[in-house]
Amino acid sequence: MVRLSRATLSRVAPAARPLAEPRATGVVHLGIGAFHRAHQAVYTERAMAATGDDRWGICGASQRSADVADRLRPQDCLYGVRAGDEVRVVGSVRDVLTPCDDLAARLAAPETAVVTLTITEKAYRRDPLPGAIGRLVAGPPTAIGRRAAGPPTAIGRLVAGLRARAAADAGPLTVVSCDNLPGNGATLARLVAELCEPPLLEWVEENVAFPATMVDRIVPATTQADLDDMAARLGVTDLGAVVTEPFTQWVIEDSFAGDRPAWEKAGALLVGDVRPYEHMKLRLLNGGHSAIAYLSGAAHVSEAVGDPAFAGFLRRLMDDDLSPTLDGLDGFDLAGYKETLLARFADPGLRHRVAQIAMDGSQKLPQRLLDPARDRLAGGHEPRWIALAVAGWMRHVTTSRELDDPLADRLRGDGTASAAATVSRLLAIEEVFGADLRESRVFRELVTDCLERLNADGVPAALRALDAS
Ligand code: CS2
Repeated sequence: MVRLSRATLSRVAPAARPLAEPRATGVVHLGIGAFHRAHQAVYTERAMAATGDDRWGICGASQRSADVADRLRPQDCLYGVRAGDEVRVVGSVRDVLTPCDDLAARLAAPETAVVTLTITEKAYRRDPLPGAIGRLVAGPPTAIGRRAAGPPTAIGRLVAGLRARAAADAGPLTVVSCDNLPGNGATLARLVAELCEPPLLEWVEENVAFPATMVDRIVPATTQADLDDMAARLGVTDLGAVVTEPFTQWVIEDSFAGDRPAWEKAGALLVGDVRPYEHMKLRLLNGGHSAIAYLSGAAHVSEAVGDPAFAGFLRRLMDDDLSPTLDGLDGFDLAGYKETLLARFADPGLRHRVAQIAMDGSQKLPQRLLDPARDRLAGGHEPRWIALAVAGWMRHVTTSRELDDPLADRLRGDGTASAAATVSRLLAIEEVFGADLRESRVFRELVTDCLERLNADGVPAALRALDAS
């Protein structure tokens, strides 16, 4: 079968062809994985189609490997997105850079007005070692598994690009973090500022905006079966295909330094304050996901929520412990949101592996489950469902044979320690729990209790016991 490209597009059904053909590259994206291709790239293409403003082609960049470039470049950067039964080739990506290509030159080009990022939570981590955000630094015994004097990090590369842009006097830039972090825009702005020396720092303050965003679309890692299915649907081979769900959401703080795609014409919500949406999504969706990842024992999310007892637990987690921590959502149908969420999790068409969600838990737990636990504790409540999920994570990190987490060396246990000892050891990791949760007697007891039950009786019995208590 021939490969998807501009030359072979005529073989694709007209309804599945791209909506737009950009004539310039106004957007640079760092971290061009499946999520970006199914989310921001789709919004950007729709915005171009809705307005006829075709300046917003995307130049994607990968941080670690040339894999996406190798897949997309031979296809003129075209790829298919399947959402439910709907399939369409997306045409907004114009180029993909490998880690060896000159990203700084792209960021310094006057036609670039917007940079978006999906570099994952761990890329924003403030390493205890000086300079670690700018460069990948020493491996063990510093325990973050990176090489000494390695290549720059994503944020280091962004700063190099800002330096080049300032030197070229190429105009203002908006840098949009699309990672699942609280206050992602402000966090990124702070990390960038830490790497900027004074003249550059002033230029950044005057010329660069870092709006906050909430992004949402479930995008499982593409499998060979997905590629085969896409080829059958399109009639051409597509090695860049992604499979996702029909649902999609993007809320963006309306704070830009200059020109931008009309994303609101593609369904994005531009608002003054993203925080209420961000908390709702990070806590209910991502918090729910992490609870599934560490407790369900299922291979896929849909199987986990197919178990009525487990679905019941998710409802209690959301209703009792997570929803009460949300505010600023007056008039918003939160009950409907939660129902939709459970239906999205149950989607049998999405083969979403829980192992994909389980990775990097140390970077995900704080915003998903620990911040809401803090809120509940501060109000004098006992977040027992959250405590169960946290105990599930503790059991996961101490018993998994292959732990995928930047703090893996510090998390792993020998599996023989008592629940109380394990909880003490892990609560002492301040990057994850802060000093406050370590010191909270209520939290420690709740988690210890849950871990004891999980170890002794397993998940179903622990759920029943919590339900009865
Ligand atoms: C998931 C997210 O892998 C994970 O940790 O919770 O990727 C989730 O699917 C997205 O945030 C959905 O918008």
